[in-house]
Amino acid sequence: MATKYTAEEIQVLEGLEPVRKRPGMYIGGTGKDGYHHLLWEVVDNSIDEVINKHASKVEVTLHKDGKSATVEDNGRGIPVDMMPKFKKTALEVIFSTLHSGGKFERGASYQVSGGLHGVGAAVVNALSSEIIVHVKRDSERYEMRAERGVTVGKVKKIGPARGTGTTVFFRPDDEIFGTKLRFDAEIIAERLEAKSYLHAGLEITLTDETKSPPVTTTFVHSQGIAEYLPKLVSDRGKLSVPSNGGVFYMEKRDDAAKLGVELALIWTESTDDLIKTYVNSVPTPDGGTHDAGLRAAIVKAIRNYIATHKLDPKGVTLTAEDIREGVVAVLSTFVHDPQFQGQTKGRLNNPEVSAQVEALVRPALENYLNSNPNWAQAVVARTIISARAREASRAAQQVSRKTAVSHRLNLPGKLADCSSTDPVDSELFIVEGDSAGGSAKQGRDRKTQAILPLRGKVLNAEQANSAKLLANKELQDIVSALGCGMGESMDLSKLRYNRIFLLMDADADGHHIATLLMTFFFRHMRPLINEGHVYLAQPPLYRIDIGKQTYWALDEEHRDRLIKTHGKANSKPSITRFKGLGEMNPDTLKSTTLDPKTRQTLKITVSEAELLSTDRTISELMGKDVAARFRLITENAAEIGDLDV
Ligand code: 1YM
Repeated sequence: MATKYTAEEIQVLEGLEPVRKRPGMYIGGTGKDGYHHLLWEVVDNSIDEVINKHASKVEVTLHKDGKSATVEDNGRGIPVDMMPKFKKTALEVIFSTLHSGGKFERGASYQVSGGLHGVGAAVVNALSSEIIVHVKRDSERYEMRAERGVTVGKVKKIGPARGTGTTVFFRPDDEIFGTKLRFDAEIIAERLEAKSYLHAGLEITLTDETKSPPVTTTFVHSQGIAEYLPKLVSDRGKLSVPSNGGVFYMEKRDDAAKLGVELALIWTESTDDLIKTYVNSVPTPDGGTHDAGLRAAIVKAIRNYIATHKLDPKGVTLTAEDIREGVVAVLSTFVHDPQFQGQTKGRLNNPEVSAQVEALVRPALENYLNSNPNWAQAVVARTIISARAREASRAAQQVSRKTAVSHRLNLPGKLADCSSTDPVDSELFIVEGDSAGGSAKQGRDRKTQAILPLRGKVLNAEQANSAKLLANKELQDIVSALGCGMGESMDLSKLRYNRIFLLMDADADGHHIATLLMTFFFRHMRPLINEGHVYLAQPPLYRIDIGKQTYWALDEEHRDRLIKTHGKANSKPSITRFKGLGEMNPDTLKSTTLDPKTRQTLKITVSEAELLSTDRTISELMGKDVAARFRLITENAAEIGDLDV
């Protein structure tokens, strides 16, 4: 260690003194983040060589003590020629001067680094108790050593070299960071992996010598950020939309603006968005103008697509958030003279970049939408769903505040409840009209089957505003009978019945009511459908007596099929058509519709894949052809076989 400083050394120390005095100004702080920041600076210098296509490989070694690291690249090697003005080699100047200037002011062709913009090496030197730099250049191997920013001895040739490159070993100074901090292999691996995605083909290895034996991990991704996206999506465990793939990828330069943009983007089922942005391959976790430009481009491209294709939804206004909901994107920008904001420089501040990014991304995205109509329509439908969900949940919150009061005490008066309090074997039949309700009450199994007759009109949840929903007695009764609340405050664990049957007449009116109820469940109590709690009861429309046998048919086609199969030459079938459930006697209702052993039911399910089309169907068809839309949101209809009771 140098005990006596030469005049020159003192000058150098003074040059770096501001860094040691106020490290936070340069690396954000002296905690864990600042500690790792030193490593990022060194790695970024290597990556700059990669960006400029002079290096293809970066190796990071975390040493056994966890308090020192080595970074090596196969670039050109830091210049070692003498600089007369400084009377020092370029290598020393780079590691000991805060504003390199002159020769090191990187030219217009230079794709500029992120980080500390050229002074990173000096900052790392200033804040390291020890640093050793090896340069391979012109077939020679050079070495430079320094302690706490003070060069120890001269830069010297230490032997012949094959190839070129730079190796930096450094140990963050305990005097600055304290004795407790260590490098965190996991944080480092994550950062290096991200870098490997940002530079397709770049090979980064991490050797963790704190493990015994040491563990080496190699990160290399030939497809770059297009490969990063599926990883981010699967890390979040959310399905992408649409299921047929659909990653939007682009890479474009604006030479006049000295700006490069690479973007990979997808819409997922998630309700949040995740937009990871980078400037010159350094993460900008706090976003900034490049991020704003991307967000604007997404919203404008989708709005434009909706307008051109006349896909505007009725009765709902799409907000920018609706459009961006579920977006997962990686935006890597290369900005010539990046200005960062904030202590840790996590936010890009160049005002011009916003419009420039938007101008590159928007037309490319519009072009992609127009050439991939299936993808585009799925994205638009997804947007509309999130808008409706947002409006629905606002309405629902108001309703549920009114209705989610304590259960049993607050049950609707007209509910004939079952005696069992165990939801697992309890069923609720929501029945159209009082007379059918009467038959159902008589035909039911009192222990497990509850009946809720509907008298008034059920509101169309698709068209009604929140105030109207709030006031609708029938919907309120359903919500209180179910006991689990609705909308965002819904709690499925409080559901009082495992199966909910919609029992309506087998005519257009009955279908209409069932559709209204399904719409309500779909919009405000979706978990009921997702978890398979909702069923359509299947009351027969015809009774057919052939000889001594009685058959029940659900509709005309079923009736004709039964007669064809079971008809006998010598006896004419006698056919009765029920006008409504009310006409059916309790025993008949029981055996055909209520009794689990003999009834036919349809479970209402909406698969993930059908969600978009279901939403569209509901929103577009409500109010038009009632009978036609009735079965549109039902799937997996149980095979309706011949009912022979
Ligand atoms: C392990 C850290 O610093 N590699 C590195 C840095 C430089 C160069 C090559 C380099 C750059 C240029 C010309 C140039 C640096 N150069 C400078 C400065 N690895 C690591 N590899 N020749 C070599 O930019 O023109 C700063 S860093 F100042 F010379 F530009």
